[in-house]
Amino acid sequence: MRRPILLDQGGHVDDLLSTLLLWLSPEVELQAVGVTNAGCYADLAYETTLKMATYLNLEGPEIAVSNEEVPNPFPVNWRDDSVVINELPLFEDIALKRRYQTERPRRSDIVFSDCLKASRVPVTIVATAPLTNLAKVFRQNPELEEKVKEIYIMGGALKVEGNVELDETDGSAEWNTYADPYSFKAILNSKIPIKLHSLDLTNNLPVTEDFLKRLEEQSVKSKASKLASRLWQLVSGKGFQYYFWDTSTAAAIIEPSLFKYKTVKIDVTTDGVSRGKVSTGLFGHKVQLASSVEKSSVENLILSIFSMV
Ligand SMILES: [Ca+2]
Repeated sequence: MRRPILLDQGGHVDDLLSTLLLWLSPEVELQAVGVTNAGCYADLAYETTLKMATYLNLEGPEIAVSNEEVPNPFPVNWRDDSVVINELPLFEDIALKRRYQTERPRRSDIVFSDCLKASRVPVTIVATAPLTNLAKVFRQNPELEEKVKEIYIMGGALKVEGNVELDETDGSAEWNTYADPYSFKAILNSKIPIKLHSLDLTNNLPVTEDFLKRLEEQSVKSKASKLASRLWQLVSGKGFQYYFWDTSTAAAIIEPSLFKYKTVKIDVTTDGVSRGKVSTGLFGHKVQLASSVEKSSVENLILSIFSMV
């Protein structure tokens, strides 16, 4: 049986492509996708998610959205990328097609709760965005924690620098944990087993020109590869290094054997200049921290999944 998956994603290129990887993978059954106000405007990223599905003639998960703002929002210039992404020239192909999901979207936390309530087997959750909406699910329905097999979280920076570079912070936090440290803490406090994919791992996984070249080569025969190639091109080679942050986390769900984990105890700082900082400590909460992976195996998995459509 395919493993049931719920995904809450943050609407940027990396999130959209992770959505696609989980959707296309024969190993898992993506049951629902939530779009969260992270490095995007959720309404626009929701539209983009539908456009991707329409473009590729996909069927499957319910797409949900949450318009709630996170406590510490992402920079406006990243969120503005939503406009460009949503107007990708390649989407002109779908003008005459019936769009994926024509009715108004339901709220993410409601859809996730419904899926968990209905599932007869434990469900795996993936978060490539701040945990605002997922924390809400378990705050309102704590009994649903037992329906979760585990949660994979892309977030945190333990032994490496963070990536939040704002004047009012000290640079120790990663964006997803910074954006909503309270919800991250709430999930840490829950009974749900956690697999954490932090910058400590993803710093070793840059999206390289060589990888993009291979993707472009296979896009002659593959629409998903073409879409992925166009999306990554939007964010690559602008003096900003893009990484397989969310996409490698998706790869870990699809092919768990590629990754090694170690048990660590962690906590998160919720306030002050270090808010969002994740640190290890004796009195922390036990999580499985993704500690190593062969970069080429992640790249090959991503290329092979995109090549299927
Ligand atoms: Ca993300």
